[in-house]
Amino acid sequence: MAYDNILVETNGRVGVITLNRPKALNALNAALITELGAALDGFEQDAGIGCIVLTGSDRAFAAGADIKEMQALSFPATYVDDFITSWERLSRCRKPVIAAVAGYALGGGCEIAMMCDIILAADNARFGQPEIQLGIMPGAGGSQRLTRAIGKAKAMEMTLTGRTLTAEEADRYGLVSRVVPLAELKDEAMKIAGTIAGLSLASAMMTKESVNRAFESSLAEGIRFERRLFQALFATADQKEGMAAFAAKRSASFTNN
Ligand code: CO8
Repeated sequence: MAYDNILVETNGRVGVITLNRPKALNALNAALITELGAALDGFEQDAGIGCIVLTGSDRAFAAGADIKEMQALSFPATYVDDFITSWERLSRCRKPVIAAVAGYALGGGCEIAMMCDIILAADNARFGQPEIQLGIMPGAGGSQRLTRAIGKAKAMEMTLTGRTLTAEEADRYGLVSRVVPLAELKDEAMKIAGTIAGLSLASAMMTKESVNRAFESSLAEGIRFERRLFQALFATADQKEGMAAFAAKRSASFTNN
C-alpha cells in the first residue's frame, strides 16, 4: 500500500510509523487512520518485527482528529458508520507499541498515544483533551484511559476544561513513562524498542496482554490469567534459551520459538 499521510519504515526488528501531515499538525483524518491500520496489519503479520514505534514531528505528535473533516458530520452519519470505532485498531495491536511524543498530543492525538503501551515524551510534549472546547467530548477512549492513567481528579479537570499538561506534569501524573530532551526522543524510543524487539516475542506479547488485563478484570482473575500465561511460557524454546544463557553466563539468543 502506498502511504500519503504516514511514513513507514523498519530498522532491524523495529517497525516505525511516523504520522506525516505536517501542514495540519498531523490531524487524524480518515485516510490517515486507514493507512495507520494497514501499517499495523503489516507489522503484526511480519514475524521479523518485534516492536513498533509510533511518532510524529517535533512540533506535533497529532493535534487531534481532523476538525475540518468532522465539522459537517451529523449524528445519524456518525451512528450508522460507527464513527471512531474503527480508529481503535491501534488498541488491538498485539505487539508492543511505543509512542514517541513531541509537541502536541491533543484530543485524538492524546488518545492514540494512550492506546500505545509506553509513552515516551520529549520535553516539549503537550497532552490534552480539549474536545470540550469544540462542543464535543473525548471519543476514542480519552475519558476512560486518561482516568485510569492519572485518576479522576486530574482527568476531570483536563476533560472538563481542556487544560493541557506539560511533559513534566504528564511525567509526574504517571501518563508517560519518561521525559527526554527533544533531540534525544527518537534515539531513545528506538533504543527501548530495540531492547524489546531483541527479547522473546511470545513473552513480550504475553506480558503486554497480561498488563492490559489488569484494566479489564478483578485482581484474582488477573492473577489467574497471568499465571496461565507464565506457565505457558515454559513450553517455549526461548524460555530454555533464556535460562540456559543465564546459567552459562552468556547473553541469550532468542529464536521466537
Ligand atoms: N484538525 C484540523 N486541522 C488542524 C487541527 C485539527 N485538530 N489542528 C491543527 N490544524 C491545522 C490548523 O487548522 C492549521 O491549518 P491552516 O494553516 O490551514 O490554517 C495548521 O494545522 C496549523 O495550526 P495552527 O495555525 O492552529 O497552529 P498553532 O501553533 O497556532 O496552534 C494548536 C496549534 C494549539 C494545536 C491548534 O492548532 C489547535 O488548537 N488545534 C486543535 C486542537 C484540538 O482541538 N484537538 C482536538 C480535536 S477533536 C478530537 O480530537 C476528537 C477525538 C475523536 C477521536 C479521535 C480518534 C483518534
